[in-house]
Amino acid sequence: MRTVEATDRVELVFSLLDADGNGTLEAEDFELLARRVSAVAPESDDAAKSALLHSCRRYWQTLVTELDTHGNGQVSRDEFTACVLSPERFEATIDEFAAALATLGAPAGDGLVTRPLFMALMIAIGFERSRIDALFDAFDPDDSDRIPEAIWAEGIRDYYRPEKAGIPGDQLTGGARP
Ligand SMILES: [Ca+2]
Repeated sequence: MRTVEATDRVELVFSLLDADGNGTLEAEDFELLARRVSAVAPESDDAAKSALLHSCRRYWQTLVTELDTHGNGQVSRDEFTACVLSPERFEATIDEFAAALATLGAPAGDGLVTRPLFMALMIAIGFERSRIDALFDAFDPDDSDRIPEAIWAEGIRDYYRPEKAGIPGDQLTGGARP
């Protein structure tokens, strides 16, 4: 079963990745994603940035491998949605991306992500500021306004789960239901 919320969530990701708005994704979109995100993480070490780049490239490679792209190296919105919302095809790939992104968010090595860095990373991906704030709140930050890296990674994995609705990630699409 696939929820409307899940479709909304990944269609939003597609639109953010399709930076030139031509309706298809290409390999370069994922290089750009890694560069945009790493650029706002000056405190992170090279290993964390390399891990993110690797995970972004794997994201693209999985799409290409799983989908019949007819050798043209492009992925349409429908192809994208079908692939990333199929856990049997995409779960391991999104696990790696989720871990890499969340690790980038916790450069102090204490496993905690501050709100300013969370905002910066998510703005770099392309999400809206007010929605990112709402998402951070939904992750239940501590008294110092930080969330565990593991909670964020789990939130990313949930974001790509086809059967999920009413999760923190729905804050990003406005699709959150009471
Ligand atoms: Ca494009």
